[in-house]
Amino acid sequence: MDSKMQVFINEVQRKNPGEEEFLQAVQEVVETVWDFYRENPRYQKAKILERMVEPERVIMFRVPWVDDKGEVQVNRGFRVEFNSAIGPYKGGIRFHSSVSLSSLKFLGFEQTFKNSLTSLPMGGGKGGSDFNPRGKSDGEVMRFCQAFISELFRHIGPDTDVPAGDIGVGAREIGYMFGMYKKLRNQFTGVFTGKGREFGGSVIRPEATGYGAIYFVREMLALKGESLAGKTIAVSGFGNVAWGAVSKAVELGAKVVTISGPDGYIYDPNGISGEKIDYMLMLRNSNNDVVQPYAEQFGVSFFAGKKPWEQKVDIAIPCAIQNELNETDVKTLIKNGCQLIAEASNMGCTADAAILATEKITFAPGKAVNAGGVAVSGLEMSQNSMRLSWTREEVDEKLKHIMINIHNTCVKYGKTPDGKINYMKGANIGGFVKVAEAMMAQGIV
Ligand code: 2IT
Repeated sequence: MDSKMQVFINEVQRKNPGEEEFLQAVQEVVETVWDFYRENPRYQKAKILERMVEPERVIMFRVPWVDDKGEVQVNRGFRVEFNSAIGPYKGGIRFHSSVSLSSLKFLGFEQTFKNSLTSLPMGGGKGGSDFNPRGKSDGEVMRFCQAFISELFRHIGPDTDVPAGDIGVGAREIGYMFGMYKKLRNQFTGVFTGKGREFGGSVIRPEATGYGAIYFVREMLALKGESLAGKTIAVSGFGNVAWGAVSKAVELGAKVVTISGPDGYIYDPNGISGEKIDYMLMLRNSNNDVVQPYAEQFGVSFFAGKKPWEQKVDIAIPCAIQNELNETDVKTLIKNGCQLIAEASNMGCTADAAILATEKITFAPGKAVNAGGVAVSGLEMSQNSMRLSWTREEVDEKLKHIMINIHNTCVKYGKTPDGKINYMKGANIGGFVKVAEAMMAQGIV
């Protein structure tokens, strides 16, 4: 490893002690853009990379609320406003027990590069809370969202910071947060994306992350002269991203044989399609965070406490959460003939897993694969600004075009001498260049 790079990484470690996920995300980007950075002394002089790894602002706040039993609960809320060089801060809000400053800093950092890759004018940010929605009543969720926004509202706005959903935050939560924001500000603006269709939401936004991931995988396969038709796919998770990915993969002729939850995974050898995809939606809405009922409903196997990566598949698409696929999983997948791993979750693979998959098979990182979600959020912002709504066909066409573009960027910057594509390098450099140029143009701010 380049000694200057090691010094740089050591310094980031020193400044962010114990923030494992954030350090993992930074290290991956720094390692892949370092040569490019060294070749551009003007970036070094302006300390572009040193500035990029420091969030512009971190907001951390108390979220007190009252549960159905009348007891006071206290959660912690965050918004990490990472980088606004190319547009207002943009990124989701996550409600999950694993949420911490480290996880949101990693997500905000990744989001900056991802949003840059979409080619739309959006900076990077991420927020959330350690609030766990599992088992909470609708009233509790509403009161929590209102308490969360009663602080966050003063920091966000349609030209400042535009949140959206993420794990644990869907249309219901966005509706409650939007409602509270509107009441406090007395303004009806496009301050959130992922809104309901009735009040400014875009068509395709719920499906966008999963659809976009499959459009991206289609491009990866096309480059090898292959298609999705007849491919067997393992998907993890059963939420919004997994649902969109399964729907589009099936439509394009692939067979998805697994979905998973915190309780384990189900293996459906005939493939998840038709009413089974609708059932996924029901499962998610049940608020129980388990997939076992699928096995009972459709008479298939359930593997308690296991992950789907032990099954024989052609393609693996993690769609649940960070670091859900490790080096051992990659070895098992390869042994069973898997050719391609595409992260639909953010940093779905551990660092070792991503490196091994890049070396041995084909691997694409979340910031490229899952950018379709935030891309359609960007399209929702455009529609809100114009005060009109595009049709399903128009949005889908734009989404396809954006995913093809991101793939082209990865190919442009990630092509290796032996003709293979290093998608990790391609995505990181491709995302980096636009942000770096915008920061250069705006001076030392
Ligand atoms: O990780 C992501 O890109 C998202 N959760 C979507 C963010 C957005 O603003 O739509």
